[in-house]
Amino acid sequence: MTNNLFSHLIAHAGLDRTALIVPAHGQVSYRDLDRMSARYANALRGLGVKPGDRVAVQAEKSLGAVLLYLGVLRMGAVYLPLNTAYTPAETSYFIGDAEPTVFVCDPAREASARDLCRDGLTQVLALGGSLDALVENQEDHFETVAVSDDDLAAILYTSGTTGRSKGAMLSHGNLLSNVTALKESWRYTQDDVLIHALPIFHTHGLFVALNLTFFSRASVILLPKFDPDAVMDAMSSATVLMGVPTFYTRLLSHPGLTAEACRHMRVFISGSAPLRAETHEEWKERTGHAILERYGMTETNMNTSNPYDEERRAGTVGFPLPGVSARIVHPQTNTPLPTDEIGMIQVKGPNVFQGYWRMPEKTASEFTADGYFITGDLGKVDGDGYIHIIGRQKDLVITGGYNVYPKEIEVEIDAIPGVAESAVFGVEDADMGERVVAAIVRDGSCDVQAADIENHLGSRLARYKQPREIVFLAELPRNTMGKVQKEVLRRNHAAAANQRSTREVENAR
Ligand code: MLC
Ligand code: AMP
Repeated sequence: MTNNLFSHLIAHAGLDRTALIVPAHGQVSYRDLDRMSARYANALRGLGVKPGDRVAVQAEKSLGAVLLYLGVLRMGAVYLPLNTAYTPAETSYFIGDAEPTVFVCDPAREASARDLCRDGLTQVLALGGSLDALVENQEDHFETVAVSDDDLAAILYTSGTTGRSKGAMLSHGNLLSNVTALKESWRYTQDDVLIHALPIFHTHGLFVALNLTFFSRASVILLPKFDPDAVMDAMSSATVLMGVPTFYTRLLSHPGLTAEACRHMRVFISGSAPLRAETHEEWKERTGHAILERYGMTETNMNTSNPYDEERRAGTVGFPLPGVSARIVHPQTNTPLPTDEIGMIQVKGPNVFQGYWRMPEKTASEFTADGYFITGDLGKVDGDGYIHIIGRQKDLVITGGYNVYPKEIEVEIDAIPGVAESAVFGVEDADMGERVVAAIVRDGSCDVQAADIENHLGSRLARYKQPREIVFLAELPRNTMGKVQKEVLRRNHAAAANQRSTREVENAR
């Protein structure tokens, strides 16, 4: 066996087992995955893709997209998934930065993708189109390429506080170590059947959900997206659900959610954003299951998890996973803090990434001298050792499990004629956890309106990054150092919302 992650996901033992259940397609065995992914690997090799080359993919979730991912892994190339919500303007940056040999997209995006790749360095193919035609004629055998633990398996872009996206480089060793730890912690076995309703262009849906299930020889029900009815239907034949908190709050609004409906389920797992303690309690009351919350990041894979057998404590993310070390330190002095004191969460272990693509200085600045990764999350450890995430030092909004970096939106808004400056921040949202709000100061040169801002952002930023509310202010609140006080903006926004709802109640009387 090579150290290629693929060899651990699709190993010879258990090839006849069901790997995927794809509605409208049927069952796909591990043997099918082996053969079909070989065709993708052969097709990519025929296109000139070599180990270490990037293969960028912006495609809807499908059996083909899973096969493409496996094909890229097994040929030692680097998988670079992109959110299907990204606009051509956003995608263009990733293509320019990562210089992929091949860019695979949906047929509907093919023409605009060719425009983005005009310099001829990147070949464009469509999944469900030109790529399939190529794949059909390939052999279904491919000798999986041997790699070392540190060789790259994937690059996942994360935005940053400076507004520029950074490619997080994940190696075969990083990904393998994480699924090994998760399998043990979550008691995953080949009898598990996962309801997969997450997108497959992020760590959660791709590495935690797909890799772990394949690594365990278990099965995946591959749903195209999150739809509460489809998830409820799948529960009678599944054992595991992995989701962002929005999955759980939306399912709680489903009248069919009862303990009886969840009878076949073994465990419900939540992550990518904070799960409210009330959601945890409500879920337990309705279903009898305590949601198992865990904590991870693109750069580190999964770091901590609530225990499987002992108390799953609401509002906490549990303990470090096997092989991972986590500590809470004073953000300025870097000294470890005692129980219950809030500080910066830092992590170290084989799960932690190889650095940011072509950004050695940025990479170095995110690690401590003794090799811990500085997460940007603030937390504390309670008296029983459970880690609590209290907030974030990084300026970040998490909406429905997607990260939005305010700086990226502010740069776009500030470029609009009539805008002097802006501040983008997150406010509480019952459905998405947080939602994006923009506060804007006009420069007086013209009467810029909310519609002008929306029109400008519409073609530039993915929909989930666009502000759901825009407010115009005479000035932004600043501290004595001149720094915009987003906490004050959030407080003022909450106070105004409170006043509005009081007025509405009074008017209704
Ligand atoms: C969709 N929209 C969103 C949104 N998702 N807006 C803000 N935040 C989101 N997350 C937009 C749509 O474009 C649409 O715009 C409108 O909101 C309503 O859409 P919807 O039908 O309600 O959304 P839906 O398609 O149901 O998607 C919601 C969701 C989805 C929560 C199911 O966003 C989702 O699957 N999120 C999971 C994200 C995830 O996998 N994160 C993991 C990152 S990895 P319009 O045009 O109608 O106004 C990571 C590491 C770790 O964080 O620890 O796991
Ligand atoms: P991403 O960059 O998309 O990988 O997002 C990682 C960030 O999501 C982390 O740094 C945390 O801020 C947040 N996150 C992930 N899981 C949790 C969780 N269980 N509770 C709170 N925040 C979380």
